[in-house]
Amino acid sequence: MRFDIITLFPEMVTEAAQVGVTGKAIENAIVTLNVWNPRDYTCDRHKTVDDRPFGGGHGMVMKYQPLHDAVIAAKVDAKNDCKVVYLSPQGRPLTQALLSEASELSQLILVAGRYEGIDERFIQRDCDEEWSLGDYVISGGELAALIVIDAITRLLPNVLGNAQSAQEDSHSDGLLDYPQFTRPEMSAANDAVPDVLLSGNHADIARWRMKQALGRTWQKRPDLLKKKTLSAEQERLLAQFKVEVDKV
Ligand code: 9WO
Repeated sequence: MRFDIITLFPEMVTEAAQVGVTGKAIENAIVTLNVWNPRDYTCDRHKTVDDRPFGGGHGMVMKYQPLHDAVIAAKVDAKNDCKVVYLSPQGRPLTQALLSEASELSQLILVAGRYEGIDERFIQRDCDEEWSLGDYVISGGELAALIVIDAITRLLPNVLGNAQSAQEDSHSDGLLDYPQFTRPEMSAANDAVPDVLLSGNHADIARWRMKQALGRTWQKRPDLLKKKTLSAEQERLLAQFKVEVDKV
C-alpha cells in the first residue's frame, strides 16, 4: 500500500513512521511513504503557502493552489482505488471498520492542514473524504495522518508477526480488550493473578477472557455493546460477570 502525505512538515511524518511496526513495513516494502510539501509547489519568490482569511479574523489559511498542485503530484501514477482524505475535526469519525475498509486501497493521499485551516474549495474539489480522530483539536494534521498510517499498516497482510494478532486486537470485534498479566504471579497478598490464567486449561482461559472483554465493555463502553448482537454463550458470560461484580 502506498501512502502520500501532503504536509508543510514532511520530516515530522517520515521520521516518526520509521519506528516500530510502520518502520518494518516500510523496510519490507509492504508500505511506501511519499511526502509532498505544498511549499515546493508555490510560484512566488517568497514561497507563500498561506494567506489572511476573507472576512477577517486572526490567523492564516492555507492557499488552494499549492495544496492542489501537491495533490496532483501525488496522483501522478494513481490507480482508481485511490482516495484523497483531509484530516480535521469536521470529518467523519474514524472507526476500526472504516480503517479496515481503507486498508483495501492501493493508495491513500492524506492531507495534513496547518494554521487555522485550509481554503474550503480544496476540501470541496480535491478531497474525496474528511476524517476525524475525535472531538478535539490539535495543531496540525500530521499527527492525525501518522495515526491513520499506523492503524492501517497493522491491518495489512504480513505486517504483524502473528497473522491473528490484528484480528484479536481490541475493537476488531467491537469489544474492549481483556486484562493481561505477566510475572510475577503475586506482587502483594490481595493482588494475585487470576487462577484460571495459571491453570493451563485453554478453553477455560478463552471463556474467562471473553467474559472479561464483555464485562469491561459493559462497564466502560456500554455504547459499544448496544451496537453488537451477542451469541447465547456471550449473553451467559456477561450475565455471569454481572453477578460476580455484585458479589465484590
Ligand atoms: C485553529 C483555530 C484557531 C482559532 C479559531 C479556530 C481555529 N480552528 C483551528 C483549526 O481547526 N486548525 C486546524 C488544525 C487546521 C487544520 C489542521 N488542524 C487540525 C486537524 N487540528 N485538529 C485536527 C484533527 C484531525 C483529525 N482528527 C482530529 C483533529
